[in-house]
Parts: sequence; C-alpha cells; structure tokens
Amino acid sequence: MSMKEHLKAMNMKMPKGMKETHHIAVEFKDAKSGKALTEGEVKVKVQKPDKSSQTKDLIGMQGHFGADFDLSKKGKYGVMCKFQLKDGKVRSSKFWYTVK
Ligand SMILES: [Cu+2]
Repeated sequence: MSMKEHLKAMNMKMPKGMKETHHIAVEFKDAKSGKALTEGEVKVKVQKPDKSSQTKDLIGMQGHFGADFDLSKKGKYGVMCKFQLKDGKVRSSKFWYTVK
C-alpha cells in the first residue's frame, strides 16, 4: 500500500521529507484456527528496477508486520520475505510488484 494509505489507517500524517513511498505489510494466520500469529522475526528484501536492493526488518504493529520502503521509481520490483514464527521454522515467499 502507499504510505499515505497506511498513515491514514494508523491515524497519522505524512511527515515532511519522507522518502519512503510504500508500506509493505504481511499478516500470518494459523492454518487451523485462523488466529493471527503476531510473534516472530520478519525480514523483507526489495530489489529495485536498477537491481540495487533494500532490506528491512518488519515491525509488529496492529496485527501485522510492516516497514516502509522507497518504491519511487517506475518499474518491476522483486519483493522477498523471509520469516521465522514461533514454531522456529524459517519460511520464505516472493513476488513481483510493478510500479507504473
Ligand atoms: Cu503497518
């Protein structure tokens, strides 16, 4: 989501001079109970269209893990997420995201 949308949802205003344009958030749910899993370590790496990358730890907030990233250039971004929840297993997931 865009930073604007996220800050609105959190009831906050966009700080001046902020270079991050997007908020990447992930939610985990127990497959059996459907209950939210809110403890763990989550890392996201974003590869920019120019192949440089930014890596951040996602912070637990209001039922999700999230962090702010700079997706200001047009093009294809690779988003890779690595996470370790309470069961100790390391899992990962990735997808492409295009900024038009
Ligand atoms: Cu958030």
